Amino acid sequence: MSTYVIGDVHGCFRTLTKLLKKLNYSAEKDEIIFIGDLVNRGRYSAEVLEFCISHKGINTVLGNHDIFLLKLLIEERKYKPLKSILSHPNRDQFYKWLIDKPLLINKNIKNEQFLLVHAGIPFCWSIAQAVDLAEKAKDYISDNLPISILNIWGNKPKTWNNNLSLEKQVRFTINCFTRMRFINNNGELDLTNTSAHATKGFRKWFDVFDFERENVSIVFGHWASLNGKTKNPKAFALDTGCVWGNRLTALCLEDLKKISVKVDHEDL
Ligand SMILES: [Mn+2]
Repeated sequence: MSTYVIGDVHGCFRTLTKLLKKLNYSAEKDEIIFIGDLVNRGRYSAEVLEFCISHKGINTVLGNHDIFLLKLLIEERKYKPLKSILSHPNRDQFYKWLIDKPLLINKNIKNEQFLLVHAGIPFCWSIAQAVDLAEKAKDYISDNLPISILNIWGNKPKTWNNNLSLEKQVRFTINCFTRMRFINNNGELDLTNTSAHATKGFRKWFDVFDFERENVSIVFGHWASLNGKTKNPKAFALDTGCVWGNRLTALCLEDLKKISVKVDHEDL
């Protein structure tokens, strides 16, 4: 039995199939957790969701593109790259499966704690607080549907403080878990820079997170320009830019080996 965490698929279903074959994936024995951004940009978003729904033992944390899809489904908007889902006869089923998914998954494997999130966890929160806020944000969303999905959109507030209103706390929390790359010493997020190089005053979130104090490893996706490299043995970056013509990567939590395949260009 293996637990595989798989990086950003972005609708690349043929590449996913190729990766599962390489993993010798068995739906009976293995567990798969996607790191979010299952959909958008690639050609086969609907097939990816159909696969997730029809196999047991499959879970995902929500990524920014998954939340964007939920927003489109609620607004009943048209959007060409996600047309295969938006005009699908099972669109309600896709919505129900996705809306239920967490922002953070906590896995204990062989006495090691792994936190799985799409983008990251800011240094200003303890792990206990991050776990708590992920649940609080999800509760806020489910208690206020469908309007909550529209309310969580936006780049502000830029920094955390305990006195923020619930709605602002949730928006900041979701931005950290699903969009963060760079953060400064004051805990302010730079949500515009998608490169691997910080602008003045900012640093990569995992370079300032205290992994030793929290005694935890963090597995994340979202940041294709890192190409899987963090130089930190406790920070596992899994977005290796499949939808940009590079590779799709899985991490086996039992032995910490990475397995990857080259994109199938039919997906793009
Ligand atoms: Mn993303």
